[in-house]
Amino acid sequence: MLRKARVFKSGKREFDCKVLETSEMVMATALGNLLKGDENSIVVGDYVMIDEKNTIVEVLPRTNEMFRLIVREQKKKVTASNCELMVIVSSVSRPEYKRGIVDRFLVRAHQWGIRPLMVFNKMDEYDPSVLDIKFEFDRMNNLGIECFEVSAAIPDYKNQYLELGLEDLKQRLHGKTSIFLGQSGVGKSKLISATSDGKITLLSRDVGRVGKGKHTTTWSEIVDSDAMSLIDSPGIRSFGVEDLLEEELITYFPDLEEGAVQCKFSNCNHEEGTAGCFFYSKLDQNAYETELIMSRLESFKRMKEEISQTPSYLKR
Ligand SMILES: Nc1nc2c(ncn2[C@@H]2O[C@H](COP(=O)(O)OP(=O)(O)O)[C@@H](O)[C@H]2O)c(=O)[nH]1
Ligand SMILES: [Mg+2]
Ligand SMILES: [Zn+2]
Repeated sequence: MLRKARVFKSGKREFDCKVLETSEMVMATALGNLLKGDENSIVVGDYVMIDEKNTIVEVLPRTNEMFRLIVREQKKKVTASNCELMVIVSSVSRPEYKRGIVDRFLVRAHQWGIRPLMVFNKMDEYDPSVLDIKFEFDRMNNLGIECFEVSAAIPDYKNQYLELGLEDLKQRLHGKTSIFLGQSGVGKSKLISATSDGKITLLSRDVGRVGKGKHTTTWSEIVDSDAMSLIDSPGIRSFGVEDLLEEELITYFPDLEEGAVQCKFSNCNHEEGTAGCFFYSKLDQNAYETELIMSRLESFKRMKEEISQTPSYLKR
């Protein structure tokens, strides 16, 4: 009798798996041929079939993968799979809201095939003279991304600028597997606790922290409550984009791609004064919509610059 289970934590040869039907946690091993030569063959989040001896005999097809390309080794490193939502957490007070970082996570969401959600946290400290939340909302809304206005510190905070608040966020997360990403200090740990009604606490380790190299020894795992599941993995935290190819970057900006193909030169750098640049010659520079688009273009150009600084011989 085979049972369907999910990998909650993976070691080299042993895997903590949760049997779906009974919720029982078991320690499973894997048939040798499943592991042969490929470290990506069983990862956290995978659905597997296990036999009565708790041996994994099959890995079921993945709906998506979270991965990076290890530029130097020219290979793909998968850290987790089957994740439905990316919760991008930002702070409207301290640390200050960083549009560029949000756009970086959106690129990853696109690349990995995960639906992103945007959370504006620390709204109890919101100062309209410091941040225009309506503008930030509009640029997300343009991309079809749902935005939530919350205060993780004050769970009964009532949203007043945006339509969706903490209760709506809880509903979205219900029954789904999510990852929480954001700069250190934006309130991820607190928000995870607030959305799970205190059932999930990750206070000892920092989810989504970005300090380079700091968490490289930490494992990937799933934490769950009866309401939601969470994947925490060091492999998803960095917001560097140096492993992307320069020419594929635009495909992760569907809102810019349509315009970019209309530039006179295919290698247009989209700078003011460049002959025939769609963004500067076809858009009304005084229009609000243009301002939204230009803020996205700015993020794009920054990332492109970063990618171009990684020598191409190190890539695929
Ligand atoms: N005022 C306020 N402080 C918050 C809120 N959410 C988190 N904090 C505080 O911000 C700091 C960082 O929160 P934490 O959850 O550890 O952030 P993380 O690094 O993203 O996990 C802590 O001191 C929290 O108490 C909030 O909604 N409002
Ligand atoms: Mg934390
Ligand atoms: Zn252009």
